[in-house]
Amino acid sequence: MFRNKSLFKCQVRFKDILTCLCSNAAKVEQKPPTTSLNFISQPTHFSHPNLLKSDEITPLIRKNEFKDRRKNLMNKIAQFTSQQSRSSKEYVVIIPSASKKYMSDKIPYFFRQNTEFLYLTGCQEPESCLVMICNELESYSSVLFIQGRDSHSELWDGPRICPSNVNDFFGIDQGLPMAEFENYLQLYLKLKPRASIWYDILSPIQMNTHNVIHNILKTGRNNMVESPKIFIDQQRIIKSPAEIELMRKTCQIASEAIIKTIETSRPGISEHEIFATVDYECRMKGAEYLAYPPVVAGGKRANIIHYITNNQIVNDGEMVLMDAGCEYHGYSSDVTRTWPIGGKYSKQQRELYEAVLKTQLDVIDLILGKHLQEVGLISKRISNDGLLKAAYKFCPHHVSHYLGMDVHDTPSITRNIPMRPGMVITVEPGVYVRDNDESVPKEYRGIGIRIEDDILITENGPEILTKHCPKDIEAIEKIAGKGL
Ligand SMILES: [Mn+2]
Repeated sequence: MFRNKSLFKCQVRFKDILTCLCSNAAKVEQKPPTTSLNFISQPTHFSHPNLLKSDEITPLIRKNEFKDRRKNLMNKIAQFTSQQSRSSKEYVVIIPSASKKYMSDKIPYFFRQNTEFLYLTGCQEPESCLVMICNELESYSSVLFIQGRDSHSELWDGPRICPSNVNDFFGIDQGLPMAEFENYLQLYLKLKPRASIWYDILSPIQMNTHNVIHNILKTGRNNMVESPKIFIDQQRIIKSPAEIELMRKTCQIASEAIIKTIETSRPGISEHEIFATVDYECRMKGAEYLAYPPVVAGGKRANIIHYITNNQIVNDGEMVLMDAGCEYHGYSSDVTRTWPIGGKYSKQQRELYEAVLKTQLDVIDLILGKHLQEVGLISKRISNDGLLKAAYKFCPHHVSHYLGMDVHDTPSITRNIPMRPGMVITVEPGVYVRDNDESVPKEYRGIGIRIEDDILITENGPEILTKHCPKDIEAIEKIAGKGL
């Protein structure tokens, strides 16, 4: 199974060193693996044929797609490097996995893989690291450093993949134990002293990797260190057909879960119970977990944008603003609905709701001001310039962000670029009237409303991925009245 593949065909000396490293790696695996690809630390086609086809590493995403992602990243960096007309075109890209985090002694938090690492490898192991190098012939090779087999740890945490299976399973050229990472990097930089290092040194993800890089750089090296983030984000912002399928599914699950949650809500219910319902429904429909701590805000608490305490009772006559989404095989949804707990919007709630809904449908945040002017929250004498300022007072957050593997996806990409097919964005205008705001009529005070949908940009216009979740007044009142 072990493939003693040379990484640098053009560098005889380095090849020899690496061959030596590889055979050391083989020695580290003292015991022959008791498990094969059938049982590793994450689902495979063999262990979970219900989830994965034979060439898929994660559901719907094939080995070749992961290979293309790595190749595209290397191409982008190569392109950038040659545009800069640098003396050395050699570089190494280092993408660490997430670490296990503990809430208290030996009690772990649920593990969530570092998104960039997952995007480029499909690997779910903690304390790992992807290293990709570009050699002089502009060909690339990749190494996945992983913890490797360890019978004691595996007794507690379950099977791990062994380095010799990395190529077969992930399609990455080579697997090595994480313990070899420092040696490997040191040897590489010895042989390529002017190579640039593409590693996000300002936002360390995993201390093992970070400390190794930090220590190597401390020894007086002057290699250029740059973050590959922008190039990964440029790729991630356009979703592939497989990713689009996953986005459709995560949005559908969240939509259906929210319908159920609205249906079962009633006056006197606690926000906590609403939270539990949406969490349960998402998981029951196949999501792994919620994509973020949901906002379940009854009454005036809806004016606290990041209200996640979710521990109050929702009384008759109040609305609930719930912002909840789930993660389905690594892809996130992000939906907000605001419904009347008693099944009917009051006159003022209905007016403001319609204003937000109209705005949401218009998709343009500037128009938010216009609709609020119609309701009378903003004086009709205010000019267009003043309108934007006034609108900001009632909606202080962005009305859109990119969505994908992360809830706030690809944040290094500006929001001022034209929409392109394959992008997924949220549209989420809101209106928040503080209960002590004496500049607006009393009946509107304390009302907070947001409506948020997830939208895929296609050649033929926008596709609303959360369309299964109703948002017009009649449809919402119908489902909100069901549990009464
Ligand atoms: Mn959002």
